Amino acid sequence: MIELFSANTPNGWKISIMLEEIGYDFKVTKIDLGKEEQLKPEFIKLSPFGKIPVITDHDNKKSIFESGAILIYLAEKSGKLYNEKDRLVINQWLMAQMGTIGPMIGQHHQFHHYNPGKSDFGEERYFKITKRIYGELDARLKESKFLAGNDYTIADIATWPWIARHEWHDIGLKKYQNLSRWYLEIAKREAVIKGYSFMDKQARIPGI
Ligand SMILES: N[C@@H](CCC(=O)N[C@@H](CS)C(=O)NCC(=O)O)C(=O)O
Repeated sequence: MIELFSANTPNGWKISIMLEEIGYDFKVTKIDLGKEEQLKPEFIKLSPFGKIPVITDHDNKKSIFESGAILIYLAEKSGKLYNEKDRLVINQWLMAQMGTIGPMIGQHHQFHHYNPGKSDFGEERYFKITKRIYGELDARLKESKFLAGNDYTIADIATWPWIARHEWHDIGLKKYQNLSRWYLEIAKREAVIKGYSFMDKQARIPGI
């Protein structure tokens, strides 16, 4: 049994989607970020930077922080969504999500969605970077069915939840044909629909 410490955010959805994809039983422990529960000493013991998601695998009592590390752990444990033949490519797109896509789009959320009008510099900078990321993903998905090749993998699972916030981005997902095709195809998966609504049963994946 896996315990998932999480919140209703893109980084949180990565792991609920993964757990649904591999068909593992899991229990969710909600961490209320608004109440700063992530900063409590007992949570910092599991996640040194005070960030969700975290899992505890009660089979072996291991706890894992950082969504990329959790995805790799679950993929290796289940033998799914991280195939050997594409592993080097999967790692690159997964790390690109962890190091660029998530952190940059996260800043766009901060300046454009949560705090508009507070910093022209921040708003312009992260709008531009997010728009570039849309273009770069679109170019990749023009040449490749999924991010790491022909198969749906943990690289797609890490990235898709950020594009699922496209209504906050005001960039116009529809204009990016290949990114839209990929987004909609993944949005149809039963595990994605379930994983997306893991904390809010009424939640519906935004269309384009
Ligand atoms: N690199 C981390 C990022 C996780 C992250 O930024 N989590 C956010 C929610 S989406 C969080 O816990 N924020 C609370 C805080 O920073 O205090 C991962 O991928 O697991």
